[in-house]
Amino acid sequence: MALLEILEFPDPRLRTKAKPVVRVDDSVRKLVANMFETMYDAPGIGLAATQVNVHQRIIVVDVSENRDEPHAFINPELTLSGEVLETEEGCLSVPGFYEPVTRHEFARVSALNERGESVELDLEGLLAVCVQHECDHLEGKLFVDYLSSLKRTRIRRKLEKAHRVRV
Ligand code: QAP
Ligand code: CO
Repeated sequence: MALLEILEFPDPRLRTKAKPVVRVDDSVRKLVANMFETMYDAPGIGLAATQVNVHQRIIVVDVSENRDEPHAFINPELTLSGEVLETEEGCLSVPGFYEPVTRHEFARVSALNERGESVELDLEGLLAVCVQHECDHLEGKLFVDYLSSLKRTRIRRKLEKAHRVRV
């Protein structure tokens, strides 16, 4: 297992649209295991392959208190329903920033699991929000895209400055 490097906003590679996984094989399972390890280490509640510079449609999430309810979704498709609600969101690719974002209350996800089997799950609460956030990454979309351009620019400038001093 290995920790993967997480790309940070405004890295242009975060804008890449991910391609469907054609076969769930050992290389996909290895990537999923490394994504879980990276997410738990961070620590985070969700991670998309895009964030580790792999442009395949794979996300991992675990919103449980005890960090013992992992879900990996491969080629996820969402059907959204319910009311819209505002949740304070963050992102491992936008470290240190949390802002309210509007999402749907419920999501039905159809995907493949790590064994290549079709799964369908009805999600609500933080899990529904997190899966919507992670699926956005696969389209090259970030939660900062939902903020005002003023807020987004401020976040971009602060992160660019932080990246400059880091290297
Ligand atoms: C997406 O994000 C999410 O800024 C997952 O310094 C988050 O795991 C969906 C993290 C909230 C819905 C609500 C962020 C860790 C983790 C940071 C994460 C940070 C350290 C973010
Ligand atoms: Co994110």
